[in-house]
Amino acid sequence: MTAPSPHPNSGSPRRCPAVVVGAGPAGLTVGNILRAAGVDCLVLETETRAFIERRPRAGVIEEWAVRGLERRGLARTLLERAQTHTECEFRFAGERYRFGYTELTGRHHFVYPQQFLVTDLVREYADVRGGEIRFGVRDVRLHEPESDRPSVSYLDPGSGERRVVEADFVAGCDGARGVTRAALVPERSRLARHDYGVGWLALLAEAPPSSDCVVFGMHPRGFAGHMPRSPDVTRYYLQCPPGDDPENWPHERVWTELRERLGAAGAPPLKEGRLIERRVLDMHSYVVEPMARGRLFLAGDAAHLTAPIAAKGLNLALHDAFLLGDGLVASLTKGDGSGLSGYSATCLARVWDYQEFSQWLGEMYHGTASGDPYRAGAALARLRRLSDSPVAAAEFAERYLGARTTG
Ligand code: RFL
Repeated sequence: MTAPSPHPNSGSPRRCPAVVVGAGPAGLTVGNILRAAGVDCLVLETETRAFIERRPRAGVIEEWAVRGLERRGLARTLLERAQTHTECEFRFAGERYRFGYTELTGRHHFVYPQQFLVTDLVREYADVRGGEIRFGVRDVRLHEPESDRPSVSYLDPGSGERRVVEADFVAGCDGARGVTRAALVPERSRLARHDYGVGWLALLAEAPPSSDCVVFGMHPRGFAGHMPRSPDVTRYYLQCPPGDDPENWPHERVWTELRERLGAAGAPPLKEGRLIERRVLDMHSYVVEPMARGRLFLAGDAAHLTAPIAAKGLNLALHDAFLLGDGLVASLTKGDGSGLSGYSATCLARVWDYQEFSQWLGEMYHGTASGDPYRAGAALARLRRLSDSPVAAAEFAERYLGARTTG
């Protein structure tokens, strides 16, 4: 749904070639690509700069995505500070199984907390490339995205007045809870949704990692995950009922459950620490098809959410942003609309590939605790195949790293 035009209580509209709604990884990457080509753009963000620079979320970035950032001059600090990971570990029935994916693919994962990437991208966009950004905006509305002159309006946080910006293009990069998706769904685009039927308690512990790699624990009490983030902070996950209250998970219960579900012969003990984030994610995914309408293009979580099972969401957001940024530059500077016309289909090919992988992996994680012996048996077969079959192992490694296609 879009807001009508004209806009009451607004001064005369200003013009800008591109308006980007949302300053997450997708929006900031699009903004940076536009600025590098000398294209003016305005980024609108509801939160403050301090807030987005501290919001912890993802941490695992695929190598092709980092190379894509590097090619666009956006990975200097990341390459200096990120860790590289070459293996992960599965734990099941008290046993440990190391999986060396770099050995199989020649590629690795980078581990770099999302808030560090956002900090780098804001600095580059606003402080280095001179990009315009408004923080703390309210009530963002989209007007006539199918016309030749779409516009975006918002309430200015200082004056409370509604400001209107006419644009050639609008990039909807406002995440899962944003407003731009409503301009497509349900009239113009289909929303495909999958519910995993489980919750994940997402935790951040002020504690060093307990292992040198990502660890996945498949346990009859539920899945547990260990994801190093930095030398002092580690992300953990515990499968829980959907809609569970984080208050049901006090410190002692969390660590007892993590020790139980991640326990295995010869595994180093967990390094405990204060829990600085405790939130329940109802595990679900969705995909909007197509991701564009008229002069509005969605990117990242605004267009598709991927439950964090396979650490894919940020990577998909970057993939969209590279294509959208390059497509907008080609259209605005050379009148070449080919990138934008193929944008949605090209993005969706990778989106669905990652969705399907996440679903496959989700069943391996959750089957054991499903209470259904058939699903538990099938989950174990999936896991065994990774150690028994070199072909299955190679395919898993390729998909885990997103290595089949390039960014
Ligand atoms: P974001 O990061 O949500 O940014 C959207 C921005 O838009 C703002 N906004 C608005 N601005 C203007 N007007 C409005 N009406 C607005 N509404 C919202 C928001 O404040 C925000 O600043 O979306 P983007 O850029 O598409 O990036 C997507 C990623 O953030 C997301 O996919 C990942 O965090 C998912 N994810 C992971 N992805 C990975 O690739 N690897 C991982 O290891 C990984 N771990 C995770 C994750 C997501 C998690 N949560 C919180 C669901 C771990 C967790 C716990």
